[in-house]
Amino acid sequence: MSLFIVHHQHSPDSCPARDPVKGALLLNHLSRPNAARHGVVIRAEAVARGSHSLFFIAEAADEVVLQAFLAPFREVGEVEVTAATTCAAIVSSGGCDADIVEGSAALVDPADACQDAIEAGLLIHRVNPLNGETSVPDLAGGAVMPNGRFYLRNHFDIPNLNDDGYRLSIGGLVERPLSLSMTELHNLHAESLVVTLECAGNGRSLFEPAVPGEAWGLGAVSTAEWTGVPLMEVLERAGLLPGAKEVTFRGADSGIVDEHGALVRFERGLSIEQIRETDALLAYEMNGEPLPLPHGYPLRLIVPGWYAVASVKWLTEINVTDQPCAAHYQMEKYWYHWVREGHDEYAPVKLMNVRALISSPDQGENLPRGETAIRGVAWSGAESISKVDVSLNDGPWREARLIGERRRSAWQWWELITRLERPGPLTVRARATDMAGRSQPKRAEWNRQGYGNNSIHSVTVQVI
Ligand SMILES: Nc1nc2c(c(=O)[nH]1)N[C@H]1C(S)=C(S)[C@@H](COP(=O)(O)O)O[C@H]1N2
Ligand SMILES: [Mo]
Repeated sequence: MSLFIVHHQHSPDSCPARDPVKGALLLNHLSRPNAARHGVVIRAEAVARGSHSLFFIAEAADEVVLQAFLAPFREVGEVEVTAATTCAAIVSSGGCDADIVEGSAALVDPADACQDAIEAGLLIHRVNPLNGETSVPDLAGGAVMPNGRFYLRNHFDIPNLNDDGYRLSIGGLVERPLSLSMTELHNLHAESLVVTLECAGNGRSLFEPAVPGEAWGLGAVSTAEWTGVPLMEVLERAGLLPGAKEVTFRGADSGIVDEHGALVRFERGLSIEQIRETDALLAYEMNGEPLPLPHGYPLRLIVPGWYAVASVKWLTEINVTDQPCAAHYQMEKYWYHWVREGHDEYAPVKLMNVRALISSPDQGENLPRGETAIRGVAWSGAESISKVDVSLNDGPWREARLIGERRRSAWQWWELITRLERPGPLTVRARATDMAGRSQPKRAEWNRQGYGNNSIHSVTVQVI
């Protein structure tokens, strides 16, 4: 479908809208169902007051289809059709005067994916590759995040994999290399897990001094129910050979990475031991629907408890080896790099740090005096949450009520009902502690790539 702007102009003496019968005919012609019968989708229309000028935005397969639909308007005046595009397409192709790049069938059109994300309310950081986060107040809501509002983190173009031709290959140190179709995967024993995914860079923009990388606020985190086949069962079906210790996961996406100047595939690794410990899943459903294209359709890895970089999307190959994965996103990215007393120290990014976020009230909100609810979510990659404490204006920590089931790998809702007596500025802080006794620092330790920022969240509001 192509987008068009239509401008219709008639003279004041022949204004069809003045005649009730002609006016009604035009309204019926413009109705959404009638337009659809002509192969036209009307996005919006408006008449400029007092100027006998109608504008509308429409989609059609091409201009010929649209022009045929516009015949009744040509009978009563002029019609001008302008080829148009979306703001998302303009930004993704580099500005108003750039040529619109036609996508290839093997990739999802970045402008379309971006348009969907904008309509679902994501805050867009980058159109191409598409990166967007959930707004912090939106983190509150149902037990899981609706798919459209789940944050998106992509390093490259989004592959458009076709279900029919799709195969997951499992090779390397296995007795029986496998090549599984989606039908075969659907026929295997399935499990559902509610798992929180958080980008390791979530909260990066709050590090001082500033660090390079996608400048995430606090909304690069969400929770969904993932359904699929336990990874270990598929590996056992293939049969691990002696010496099989490590597994590499390859996504279908690739692109040029500055440091290499060459094509890099998105690949990550886990040891067999880590796979056993985490209950990793080969997921084909997200909240009961097939995985959406930007979230890894038709199959992705879900590694409960780990920062989401481990959860490889558009998974096509699994390779069992005796060597740890040495891929770019394993060895060159996703390492904490601390500078401690002049020394460089490194550690790989693995489990999510313990963290609470306040979803309500929102930063800068006006709160009426009296009873108010402070709410949010809290999670930890290592353990379930044991408590969340809330402090008002640096006062004593008060324990919030945990709501819902306690799950190891999914966030926990919490709430504190309190009374606000005095008008004026109020700072609310929330601090989570997990079952292993880990808690949050006032300020998380700065590291060069800005990973794992779990500083205590605070919001400031006005009590009125
Ligand atoms: N194939 C592939 N898998 C990927 C990525 C990617 O760019 N390509 N990004 C990773 C990172 S860094 C994150 S935070 C999560 C984001 O998952 P989501 O977009 O479904 O929220 O996917 C991970 N898996
Ligand atoms: Mo990420």
